Amino acid sequence: MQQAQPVRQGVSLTFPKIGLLTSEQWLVGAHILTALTALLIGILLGPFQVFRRAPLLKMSIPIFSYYYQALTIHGVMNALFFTTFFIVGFSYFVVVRSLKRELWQPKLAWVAFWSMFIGLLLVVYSLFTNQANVLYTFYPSMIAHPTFYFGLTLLVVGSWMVTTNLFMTYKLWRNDNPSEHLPLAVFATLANFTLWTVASLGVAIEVLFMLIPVSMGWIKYTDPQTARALFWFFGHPLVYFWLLPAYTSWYTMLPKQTGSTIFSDPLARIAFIVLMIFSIPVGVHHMFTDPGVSSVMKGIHTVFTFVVAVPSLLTAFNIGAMLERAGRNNGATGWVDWMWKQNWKDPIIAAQLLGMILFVAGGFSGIINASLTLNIALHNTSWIPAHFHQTLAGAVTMTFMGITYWLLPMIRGRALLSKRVALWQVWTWFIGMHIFGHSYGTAGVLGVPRRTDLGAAPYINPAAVPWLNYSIVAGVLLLISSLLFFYNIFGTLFFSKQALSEEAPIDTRVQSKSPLWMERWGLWLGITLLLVLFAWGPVFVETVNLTYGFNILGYRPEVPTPINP
Ligand code: HEM
Ligand SMILES: [Cu+2]
Repeated sequence: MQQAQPVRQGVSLTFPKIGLLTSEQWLVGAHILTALTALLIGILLGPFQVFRRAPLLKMSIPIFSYYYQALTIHGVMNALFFTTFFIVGFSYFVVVRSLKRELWQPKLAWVAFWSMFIGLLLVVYSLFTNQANVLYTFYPSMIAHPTFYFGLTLLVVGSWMVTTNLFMTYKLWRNDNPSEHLPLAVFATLANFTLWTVASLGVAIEVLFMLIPVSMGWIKYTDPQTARALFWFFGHPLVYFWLLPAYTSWYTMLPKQTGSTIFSDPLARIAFIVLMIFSIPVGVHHMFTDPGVSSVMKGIHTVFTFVVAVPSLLTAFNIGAMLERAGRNNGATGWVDWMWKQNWKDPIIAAQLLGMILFVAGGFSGIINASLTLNIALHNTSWIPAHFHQTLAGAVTMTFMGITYWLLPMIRGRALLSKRVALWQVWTWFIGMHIFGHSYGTAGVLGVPRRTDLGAAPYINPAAVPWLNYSIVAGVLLLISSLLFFYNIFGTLFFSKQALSEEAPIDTRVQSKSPLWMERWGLWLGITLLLVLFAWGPVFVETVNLTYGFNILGYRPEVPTPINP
């Protein structure tokens, strides 16, 4: 008699040539739509911040009378919620599609989603009721309502469940396919969630042991210096957590979209490994002006910062070579004409290429920031938002917009409402962000501060005034671009009638020859932890002072009096 086969988890899947499986549609759809909703709330405030800070307008921001409430909503919704939901949804899609199997625990994926979603609701509540004006870095001694911190905790806890689910899915796949090459996109995703999970331990300690207790009134005092160190333990790798999915799209999807092939798969994996290992031990470069950290530790983190520039330069070379092939396939014969012989009419491709161009500018200004001496001149000026809008709102967000232009139609089961509008959108965004970077960057060099309600400032360096006024052009273009983006989103969801025609840009013919030792996650994790100990251990020894530290009262920024006097 034949024995009944035990039911195995992680059944292998076959996908329709066009469109999604129902399970994908719900899970990926829930994450992407939540991400876009967070973006909708956050993005529209950006242009109004520009208008408020320009001496010509000094316009008050609609709905919000308190500038820092709007600024916190902008930073938190865009940088923390839009990115995390988008990345999780995209990563599920990438892993399930590339490994052609179900997630280890689809139910856990939903538990994680609801944890993150309730987190979002709590944070939205605290923000909109004017009780969490602590900016997206939530530095104490500014203290928010507890719901803000509980919401962030649920976001992080949910993301840890995602890491578990992704790694277990990979492990089951590896057991069934011991000698096959892991698709690069999955490799990058696992590297990303490894670095995220290690990094988020810092912010978890800060929130659980320092901020929630003060906010709840359980303890009176806090220590801004230690909190900042814990935040930047997390805060710098966070930017790589945003960037790696964009790299995943450039390395593994853009070749298919442009009809090219990847230039070097092993080089790409090396870039991801270096990013994973070195992104945490560099966070002190955000604390160059902090008195409590020694210049030796600042120096060590500077050196590591320059090390993490290397994988981005490798990426520039690798992706450049891939694009050159694409251009040559389109008939380019000269030295540089392959650059314009790309399919610039396709908004999905254009969004990514234009994002890359902004990233070149953002990368250079990043190298400038990493230099201790220059950083002292630029710290807390509008140069910094100029820099990270080229990287985060440029490379990352433009790539995510490009991904949205193929993924959202798949989720909805209808074609994108208008490719032409999408093309206008990516160009207005590109030009707008370019002008934003130029005007805010120059104003920063001229001493204009960031995170300041300039509309209420009694004095601004007259030399900077024309630059701040010029930034209005950026604000207008970016407002138009945001409206065009959401026109297409709502149009595709509710009004598009055309049938879906494009396939998912997942390369199913994995041709990697990368050695299998590259997948030694335990080894990479071990090296990461060692480096972290070496680079952060002394910083914490310097900053944590139980005798004289922890003596600052928390206060609410909107009513600047101590909360537990
Ligand atoms: C419509 C396009 C956008 C415009 C015009 C814009 C404008 C601005 C301005 C003027 C500031 C600085 C305000 C100040 O320092 O007082 C700012 C801050 C910021 N923006 Fe944007 N932004 C846009 C889109 C984005 C996007 C897409 C993201 C991220 C995905 C983003 C993330 C941030 C963050 C994290 C901050 C810092 C908040 C803080 O200092 O706490 N922005 N933005
Ligand atoms: Cu950094």
